[in-house]
Amino acid sequence: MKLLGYWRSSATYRVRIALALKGLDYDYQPVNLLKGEQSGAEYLKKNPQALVPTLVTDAGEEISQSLAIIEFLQETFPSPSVLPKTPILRAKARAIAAAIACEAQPFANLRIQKYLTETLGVSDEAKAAFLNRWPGGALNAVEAMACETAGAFCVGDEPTIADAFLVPQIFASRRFNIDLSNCPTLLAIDERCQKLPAFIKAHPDNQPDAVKG
Ligand SMILES: N[C@@H](CCC(=O)N[C@@H](CS)C(=O)NCC(=O)O)C(=O)O
Repeated sequence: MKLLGYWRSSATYRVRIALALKGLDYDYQPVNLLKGEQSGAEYLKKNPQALVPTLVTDAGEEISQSLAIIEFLQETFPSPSVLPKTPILRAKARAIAAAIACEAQPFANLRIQKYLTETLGVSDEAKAAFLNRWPGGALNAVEAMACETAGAFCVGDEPTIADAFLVPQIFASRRFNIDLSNCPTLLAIDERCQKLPAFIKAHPDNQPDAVKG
């Protein structure tokens, strides 16, 4: 398999975590978002949304959207599982993943940030308030969701798809100086995840295209 992504992309980071939790090998092909490579003609053929990540399967199929990619990996390589054992807990884990993917991450996306600054002329102060209100607010809701389901991880005592979405969102939140002081459960889970080899392997700083400093 081949993963097309970017070291600091939280959506790519989610897929790297799932691949690492499952112990799957893959080739990694960087797509430099700052150089606009996601909008290049070759990449658009693979991912018409001009977003990373894209997974290319061994059969040459291209899959976009991190949630779809991880569900594909789960169905194709069920063990070890990144889903909890019961239908209700699977639904809760997917709900946390979806809350992050749909209600938090999109607001901080590069193209949204560029549009706010370059087209609408929004100030840095207003952008900071926007990020705290929307991705930050969504994480506060995820904190309440996790309080109901967490053991050592977001849902129970094993890492699941929910943690694969949470950890990259915490990483991005820190990057954007989003206030996480109301999220003690999520921060404790993040700290626990950071000690696991799969999460260490998937961390942005450990990718070949990472820019240091
Ligand atoms: N819902 C998509 C989100 C993908 C996404 O937003 N990717 C970002 C990086 S995290 C991206 O490619 N941004 C490029 C841009 O904004 O131009 C997924 O889960 O895969």
